[in-house]
Amino acid sequence: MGEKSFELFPVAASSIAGHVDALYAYLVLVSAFFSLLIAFCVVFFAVKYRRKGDELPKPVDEHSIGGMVLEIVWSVIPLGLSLVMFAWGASIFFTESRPPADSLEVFVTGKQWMWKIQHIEGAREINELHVPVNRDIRLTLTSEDVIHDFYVPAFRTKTDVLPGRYTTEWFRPTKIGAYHLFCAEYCGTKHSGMVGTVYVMNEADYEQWLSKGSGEGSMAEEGQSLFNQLGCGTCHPSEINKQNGRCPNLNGLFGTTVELNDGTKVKADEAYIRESVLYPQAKIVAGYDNIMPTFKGLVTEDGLLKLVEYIRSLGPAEGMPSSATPVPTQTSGPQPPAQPTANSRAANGRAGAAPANRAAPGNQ
Ligand code: HEC
Ligand SMILES: [Cu+2]
Repeated sequence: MGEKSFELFPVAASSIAGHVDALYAYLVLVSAFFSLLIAFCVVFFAVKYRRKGDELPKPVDEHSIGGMVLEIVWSVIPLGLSLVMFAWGASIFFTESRPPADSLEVFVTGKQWMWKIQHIEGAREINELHVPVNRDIRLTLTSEDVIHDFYVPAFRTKTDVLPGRYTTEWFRPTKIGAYHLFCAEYCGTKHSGMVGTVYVMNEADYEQWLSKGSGEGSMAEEGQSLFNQLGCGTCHPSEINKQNGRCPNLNGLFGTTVELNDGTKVKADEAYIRESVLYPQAKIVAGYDNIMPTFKGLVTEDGLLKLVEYIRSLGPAEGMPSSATPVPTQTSGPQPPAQPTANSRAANGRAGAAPANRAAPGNQ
């Protein structure tokens, strides 16, 4: 596709593209219509009502109802036309900002000047993104340095990629092919070289492609080894029901609502986990002390995404895609029948005053 000759418009290769194009066409048509109408009226009236000889203008009839009708008409019609733009635009915007629940998860880290991409099953790529056709794909994006912007014109999607934050973008590719990927935010000298290709493949080719990259473990597995490497397991008990009076159990945490020591509540999502690792003092879980050290500088953005994936794999949460293969937790002793739910977790996992059967190091 890159070698193709001049194209006025990029191909429309995602489920949303047609909607964006239709709205765009409406904007262009409305603007063109009024531009031409106004230009025509300027010329026409200038000629028609030009001053002839020493003719004097007729006095204006202040009580004429015609002027009022005209003013109402030319206010109400443009108002209606622009409200259509607003409502239509808002509806597309909402669709674009709400990833469907069972989307395939892909993680993107922007960095001067490349895109690093990780698939949940473990495959990794740079400046290339392979996805299956007709599947909803949800990207979680972050940056290691400055602001970038992940832009795939053929999908009509564009999202800022910010340092210190997770943003999301989703699309459903509808056509097999290779499409340009650009960074759409000036990010330094080689910004223009921060480009790549999105390959949309059929399901079978995609599976085959995935299996080729499976030399390494899944993101959750790599997250687990990172978890052990960094010593998280020396504090956080790994067994589902095990209590450690000083540190919360992370099993079943993801997607639940966490109560903090100042009485506020926060959803345990990707951003919360990331913040807990980098700035543990920012939000303290109710019933626990601020003894967790910061891991800022010890773990990269890629590593953080893996830790998040690992913690997500420890507990399924409603509304969140559980596409990650859960990593089996090694247990000694009897296993409770099921993963704790949000409530049972609150009951048995985080009561705070649990007996101090501290998880021993190497417990993971
Ligand atoms: C010195 C012990 C210690 C270590 C090491 C430690 N933590 Fe923590 N962690 C805590 C304590 C105590 C809390 C609860 C207080 C707070 O919120 O800071 C906590 C809270 C958390 C939370 C929020 C939990 C919740 O229930 O809301 C997450 C997530 C977390 N830690 C992840 C990690 C990860 C990942 C690592 C390794 C990179 C790690 N921790 C290392 C002690 C530790
Ligand atoms: Cu960039």
